[in-house]
Amino acid sequence: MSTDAFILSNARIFTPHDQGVPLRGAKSASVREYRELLVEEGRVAELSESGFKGRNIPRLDCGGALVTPGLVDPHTHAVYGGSRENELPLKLAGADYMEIHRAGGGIASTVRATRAANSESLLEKAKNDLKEMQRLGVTTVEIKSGYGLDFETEIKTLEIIRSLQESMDMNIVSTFMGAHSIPEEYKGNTAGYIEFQIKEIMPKIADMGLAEFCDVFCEEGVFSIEETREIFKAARKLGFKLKIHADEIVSLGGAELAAEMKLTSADHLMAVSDAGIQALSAPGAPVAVLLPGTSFYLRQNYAPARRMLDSGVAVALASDYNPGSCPSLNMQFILNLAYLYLRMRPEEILSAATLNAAYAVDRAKRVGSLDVGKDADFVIWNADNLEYPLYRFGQNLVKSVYRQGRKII
Ligand code: IZC
Ligand code: ZN
Repeated sequence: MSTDAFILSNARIFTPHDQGVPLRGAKSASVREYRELLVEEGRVAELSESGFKGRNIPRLDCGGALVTPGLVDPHTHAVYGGSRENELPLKLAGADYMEIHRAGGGIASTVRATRAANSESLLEKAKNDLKEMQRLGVTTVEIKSGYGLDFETEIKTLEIIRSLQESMDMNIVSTFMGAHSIPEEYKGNTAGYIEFQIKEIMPKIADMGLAEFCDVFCEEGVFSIEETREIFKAARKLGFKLKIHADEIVSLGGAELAAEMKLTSADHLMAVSDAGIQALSAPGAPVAVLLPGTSFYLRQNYAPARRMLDSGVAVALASDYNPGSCPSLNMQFILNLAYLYLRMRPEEILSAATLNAAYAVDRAKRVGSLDVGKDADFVIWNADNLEYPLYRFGQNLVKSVYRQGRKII
């Protein structure tokens, strides 16, 4: 943490404001603009719309540039072995995601590669990816396990996430996702795999404090609503907070389950039902984390973001970075997709990729907006207005990135 105070001056600082709960409906568009920001001891100390007058504090002149809170990516699968470019010809020949999955490709092929990889190589690869995320403006990121699916490799993955937390200048949130798929050795015995997770893996992870959240891939052919509920009940008893991959391909009712069980977030939602939208629009309902990079890459439909926003759902955006359905970690591209295909407004996009994303990983007390007292995590852009980075694409528009008042990029 930097103890030296400075004023970020001559800037166009756009930030949502934290009112203690995720932003819903019209509130998610109520972003404010400031000209100057005072950083003290790595925190936001004061904001000014017109500029601070006559203070003898060093100034960092932004030359009129756009400044936003550091981006928060609340859904990634960033620790994995191998890659899956071999699936593209199959996809282009007409195979869909679940066909490849059922044929033992997809997640199972990444599981084989992750089990075979040593910790050092997995750590090195994840580190390089996280550095690239930082260069693209991300200061907080969530990472899931789920390419181990056995005791040893799930622990190995979560220990790698812990090493990343200790070695990277980034705010990293750890999620256990043993329920990402049914491993080959449990094929035809989902109940046995669930029991193994609940009795053997989860208590150990809770004991070691290796994960804050537990996530389940609730999908036809993966984990059913009832199986998901069983895993969540056990996880909650062990102290995990909960997230769900819901209604990604088939409308199973994952959003409704998320609302009923008061999860922290419900993610994907490309196939969410009207009842699911309704359930997520209630005050206190989970944050809906939308992943348009996955729709793009699977060449599928996009989540009905406009209907969700207009119904009062709290919407966040994430990359879903993973080697199969979204091999991109570029949150800027996600923002482009949110503008063009989710039809979100620039202010809604900013709130979704910062404050609501911070709520989706339970980090809003410290990050996600430039409110007084929060960490001074911000991005200075090669842009002078909020629309510009949403309009350009395929190019990194970040000029510099600060974490807790320190320049990291
Ligand atoms: O490796 O295919 N959907 N999990 C659920 C994924 C996509 C990641 C993958
Ligand atoms: Zn995912």
